[in-house]
Amino acid sequence: MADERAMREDFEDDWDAETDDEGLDDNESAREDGEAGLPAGHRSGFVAVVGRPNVGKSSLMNAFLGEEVAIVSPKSQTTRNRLLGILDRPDAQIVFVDTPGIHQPRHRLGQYMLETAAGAIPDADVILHVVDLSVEPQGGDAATARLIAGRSHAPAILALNKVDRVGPADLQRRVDAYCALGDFADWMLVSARRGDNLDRLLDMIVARLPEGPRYYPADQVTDQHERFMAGEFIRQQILLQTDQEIPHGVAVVIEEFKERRPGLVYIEATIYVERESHKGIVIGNRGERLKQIGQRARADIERLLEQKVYLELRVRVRKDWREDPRQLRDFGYTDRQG
Ligand SMILES: Nc1nc2c(ncn2[C@@H]2O[C@H](COP(=O)(O)OP(=O)(O)OP(=O)(O)O)[C@@H](O)[C@H]2O)c(=O)[nH]1
Ligand SMILES: [Mg+2]
Repeated sequence: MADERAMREDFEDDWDAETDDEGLDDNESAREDGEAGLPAGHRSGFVAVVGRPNVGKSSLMNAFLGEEVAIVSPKSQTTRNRLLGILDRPDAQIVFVDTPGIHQPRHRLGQYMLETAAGAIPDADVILHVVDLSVEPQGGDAATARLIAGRSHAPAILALNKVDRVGPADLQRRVDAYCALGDFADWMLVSARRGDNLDRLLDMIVARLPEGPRYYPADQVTDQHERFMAGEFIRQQILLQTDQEIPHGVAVVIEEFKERRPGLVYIEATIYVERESHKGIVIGNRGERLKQIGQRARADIERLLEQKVYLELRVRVRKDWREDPRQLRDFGYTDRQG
C-alpha cells in the first residue's frame, strides 16, 4: 500500500512539474472541483495493462480514452515506457498504466522494458492481461501470466483482443487455451480496432476497483509531457516507415521545444540510430524518407498541441546505444522512481 501511494504521489509531482509554466490555475481549480462533487461509492484505481508485445495493449488503452495517448504500430516493442491513460467518468476514475510488451530481453533496453512492465504489476488494483486472439497462445503470454501470479493478488481480467480477426472455427478453442494460462477473475472478447465490447470490459474493470477519490484532475488524460509525446510521434513514424532492426534501434531526443511566437512551436529533435548504415536508410534517397517522417510527425504534433509546428529533424549515430547504460539514461530509459 505504501508503495502504491508513493507511486501516486510521484505521478502527481510529475504533473505539477509539467504544468508549472502553463495553465497551473486551470489545473488547481480542476483539483478542487473534483474532490467536492464526488458521488457516494465513487471508485478509483490503477489498472496495469500487460501482455506480450503487439497484442494491442496501447490500442486498447487509446480506445478506452478516445485519444491517442500511446503510440501504436504493427511492429512489436513499440511501447518502451510506462505511461498513464486517465479515464474519468461520473462514478469512477480509471487510471490505465500502459506498459512495454513482456518478452525475453536481448539488450539492456529490453531489460529496462521488462522491468518497467513487471514493475507496474504489484502496484495495480486490477491487472488487465491483454492477448491476441487471432493467433495461438505464445511463450510471452504464459510468461505474462506467470509474472502476474508471482507479483500480485489483485484480480486479473483477460482481454481477448483482435476478435475481429478470428474465425468461428477457432474461437472456442482459442478462448479455452488463453483462459487456461492463469487464474482470471473474468474475461472478455474485445476488438480495440472495431470497439467491440469495450464498454462491457470497462464495467468489468470498474466493478473490481476499490472505492476511492479522484487521483487526477477530471480533465487530465495522461501523465506524459507534450515534449515526450512529440518524441513518441516521431518514433512512431520511424516504426511505420522503416523495417527490420532499424525501428528497434532508434531513439528520439527533443533538443528544443519552444513557442517562438503565439501559435507557432519550434521543435528540434535528434533521431539516434545504432549504425552508420541505418542513418542512410532513415534519411532515404535525397532525404525523401526523413522528409516523410517529419511531415507526418509534424501533423500529429500539431493535432496534439493545436498549434502550428516547425519541426527540424537530424539523424545521428550512437553505436550500440541499446547496450549502454549511460545512453539509455540520456534517452529517458531509466526507472523514474530511481
Ligand atoms: N485487427 C486488429 N488489430 C489490432 C487490434 N488492436 C490492435 N491492433 C493492431 O495490433 C498492432 C499492435 O498494436 P499496439 O497497440 O501497438 O500493441 P501493443 O500491445 O501496445 O504493442 P507493444 O507496445 O509493442 O507491446 C497494431 O498494428 C494495431 O493496429 C484489434 O482489435 N484488431
Ligand atoms: Mg504498446
